[in-house]
Amino acid sequence: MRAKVNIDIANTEKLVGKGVKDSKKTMSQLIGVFKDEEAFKAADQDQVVYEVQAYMPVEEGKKGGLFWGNSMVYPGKVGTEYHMTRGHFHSNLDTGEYYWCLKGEGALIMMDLDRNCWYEEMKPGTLHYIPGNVSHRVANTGYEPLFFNACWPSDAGHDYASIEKEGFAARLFEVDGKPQLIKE
Ligand code: PAN
Ligand code: ZN
Repeated sequence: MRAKVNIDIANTEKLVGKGVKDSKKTMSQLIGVFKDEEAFKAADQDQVVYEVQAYMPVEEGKKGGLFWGNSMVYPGKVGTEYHMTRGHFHSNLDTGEYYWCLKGEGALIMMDLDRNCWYEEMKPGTLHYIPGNVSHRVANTGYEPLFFNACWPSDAGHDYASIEKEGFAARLFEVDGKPQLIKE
């Protein structure tokens, strides 16, 4: 059963159909994201790994606005690597972002331009500032869906290509029942 966090957004009716983007990522859309290719092939390709609802009240790319996102990462692993988002730099590199965790347990994995990687633990109530020039992705390290919200500038944009090409310099695996960040 899908857990739910209800968010009431004022004026949603003004946004619906205009500034709301719902997206779901199934395993089949995450080719190349996880390390263990055999485990990836053996996984149910139709399972949803994460979902995002983004509220975009101004045009994407316009300066001065803020976007807001509600993300949910389902629990699970591919081999011993936790389910996670693809991750990205912002296209406008020097733009930051806030993440905050509502429900579940996870890890915000970050990487700077020198490819230094680190992570912050996410649990209900934790707030995370992602500086500009830092790529970011979230892993669900628990056994229930992980919910977090995000807020980023409307001119940030998303650069997925760099991560698709170069990946993160470290990955989060379960080792002896605990998350461990291991360098590539
Ligand atoms: C978030 C992410 C969201 C999904 O809203 O876009 O968690 O992750 P990917 O975009 O990496 O698939 C955000 O960081 N926005 O900028
Ligand atoms: Zn972002």
